[in-house]
Amino acid sequence: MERSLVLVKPDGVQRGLVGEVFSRLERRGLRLVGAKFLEVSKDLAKKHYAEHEGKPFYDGLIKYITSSPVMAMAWEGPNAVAAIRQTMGSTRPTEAAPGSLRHDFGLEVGRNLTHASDAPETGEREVKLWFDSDELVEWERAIDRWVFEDSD
Ligand code: D4T
Repeated sequence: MERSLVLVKPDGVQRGLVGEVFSRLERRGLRLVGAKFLEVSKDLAKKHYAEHEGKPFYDGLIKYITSSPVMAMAWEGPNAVAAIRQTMGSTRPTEAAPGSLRHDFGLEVGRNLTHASDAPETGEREVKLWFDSDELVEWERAIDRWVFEDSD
């Protein structure tokens, strides 16, 4: 079972897309394990985007993610990382597949609405960075066996 961090970034929150993101991931069959609404500190933003430090878009990225509240979520499921990235669409909205969230709601890479972890190991690391262990809920859904092939 993989885990992924998902952020509805400031533009997604301001545009009223929090429910849309929850809804698409729920419909996909993924299981929510944590959620919180917060203003991102500069410290957290720098840790989250450490790999991009020094890149031309880094300062804008930090400014953007700390500019207004975000909705942070942790989701899990088999192949959760690939499934969620597909639901979000490519980083650049004009390259995102039709029907994906960034295709349907986005235009520019610097306002691409959401973040999702890019690999299972990244998912584990990012969920730990954004959530304390007591903020994550381990639970079983009644429908799990109808969505997850190996739910036992
Ligand atoms: P996030 O991390 O926001 O889900 O995006 P991705 O995982 O899809 O893409 P990324 O790490 O390559 O980029 C992180 C973040 O930087 C912004 N960005 C990226 C930008 O403003 N200009 C750029 O040229 C690139 C490559 C968008 C997402």
